[in-house]
Amino acid sequence: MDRITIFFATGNIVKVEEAERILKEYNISILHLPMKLLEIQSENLEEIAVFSAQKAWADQEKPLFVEDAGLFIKRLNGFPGPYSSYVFKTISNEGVLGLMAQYEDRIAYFQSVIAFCSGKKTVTFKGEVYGKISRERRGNFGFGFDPIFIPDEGDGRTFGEMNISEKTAISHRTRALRKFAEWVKSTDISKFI
Ligand code: ITT
Repeated sequence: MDRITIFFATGNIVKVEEAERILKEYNISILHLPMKLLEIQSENLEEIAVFSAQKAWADQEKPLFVEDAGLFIKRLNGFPGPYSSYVFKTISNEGVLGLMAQYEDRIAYFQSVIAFCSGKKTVTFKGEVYGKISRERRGNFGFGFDPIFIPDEGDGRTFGEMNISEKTAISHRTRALRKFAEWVKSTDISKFI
């Protein structure tokens, strides 16, 4: 099958590296559209991703996808969730560890939602990975909350202690990307472009 090229609108270069690795397995190439995405305030990542993808399409008129992700901590009723980016910018990992200091229940998950928009159609794909919030920051790989998230499917290391191929073997983003890639492969997307 011919190689397919799709644009990835994001301001986060690490996301692009992670996505390239996965999508090349499906013969899908991505071109980075570096941009600051417009986000609406919502408790639902899917709504945020759809809005951002449609705004990006209106701006660029290219078949593209965006990816919105967040860290949901059970003991904090899902916080920071859709506010992850703002919480990371303001109180960062140390702040989240401080909020969690008194709690034994450390269950959390990352969720990723991809929204693909071609003008004619917008579709979404979701991926999750479950784990625990660590007691301290560990590791310098990745970005964001990686140094405080210990995936259940790992060996006790945080995402921040895993290299990119170890993280992408199990990550929320990979899971959403694989669903997206399967859809691209099973659909005649030229109809939507
Ligand atoms: P966009 O331009 O694509 O929006 P962003 O970095 O602002 O890039 P998001 O809004 O999707 O990304 O992510 C919200 C925050 O959630 C992000 O700033 C990180 O702190 C955190 N996050 C998302 N995915 C993560 C991951 O794989 N590992 C660690 N933290 C992650």
